[in-house]
Amino acid sequence: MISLQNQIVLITGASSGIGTACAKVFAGAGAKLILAARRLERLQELANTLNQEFGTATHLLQLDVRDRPVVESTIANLPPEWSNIDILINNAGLSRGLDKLHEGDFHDWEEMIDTNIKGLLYLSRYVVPGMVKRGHGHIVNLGSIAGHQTYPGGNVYCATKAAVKAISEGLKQDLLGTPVRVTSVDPGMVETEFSEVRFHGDAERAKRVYQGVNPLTPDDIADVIFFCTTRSPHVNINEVILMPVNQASATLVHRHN
Ligand code: NDP
Ligand code: 8X3
Repeated sequence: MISLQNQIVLITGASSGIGTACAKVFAGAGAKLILAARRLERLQELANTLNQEFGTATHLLQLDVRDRPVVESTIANLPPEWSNIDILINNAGLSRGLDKLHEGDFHDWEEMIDTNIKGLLYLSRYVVPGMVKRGHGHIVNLGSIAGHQTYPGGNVYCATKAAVKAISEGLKQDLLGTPVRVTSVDPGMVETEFSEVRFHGDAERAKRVYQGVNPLTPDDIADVIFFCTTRSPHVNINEVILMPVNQASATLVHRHN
């Protein structure tokens, strides 16, 4: 296992769910964290907690990953002590709606494509060259079971996660000959704000998604990401698919009362 002490880890979507859980796990291992999301006040709260609990050094970025010029200037203008990013966790992402494709909402589609595909590409494009130059780095992309299997109403969200799968595979191929590692972590059902965002704030509907399932927790995913990023430098874990015991595929779920 390699040490994460003083490694610089950039986590997008650190203001909630899996991103916040990753921040806690990496902070506990002595990493220095660049935390990015649109909701700065949440990042500030998280940074305070991590500082009190672990003495973690943090650098906060109020960032919309869809805004390419801003992503470019933010990465280019990182203070020198924060610019040598060792691990990039491309976690920011969302689903919107469960409409049939022929009834779909254009705004929802564009938000998912711009965030899950283009945002992830922008971060990778601006961060990975430094990793290649320094001969050290690891990119972890949050894919999904939805990138492997399409479910009714999942159409565009599933397409974005299938794109993430292809991008992770492509990046791995393009980095061949460098020591930079690429991992895709592809969960099934994880209880976060994900479904509330999908259903545009309908908390009751969101809660029903996880009822009786004993879903994965954000900590379960952070634990796997931590494992992948702490293997010996010659080991690349390409892809991890994980789901609750009560889930067997994107659509096959066992619910108890
Ligand atoms: P949450 O809704 O809890 O968190 C999503 C995070 O993404 C938030 O921190 C949000 O921050 C950030 N985000 C969304 N849009 C943008 C944007 N334009 N710019 C910057 N940050 C953004 O969901 P999860 O933690 O569940 O989701 C994290 C990742 O895991 C996503 O990529 C999701 O697709 C994936 N995933 C989730 C699963 C699940 O069942 N929950 C299963 C499989 C994969 P803010 O709003 O402050 O910008
Ligand atoms: C999130 C999991 O199955 O709701 O990516 O699409 S699912």
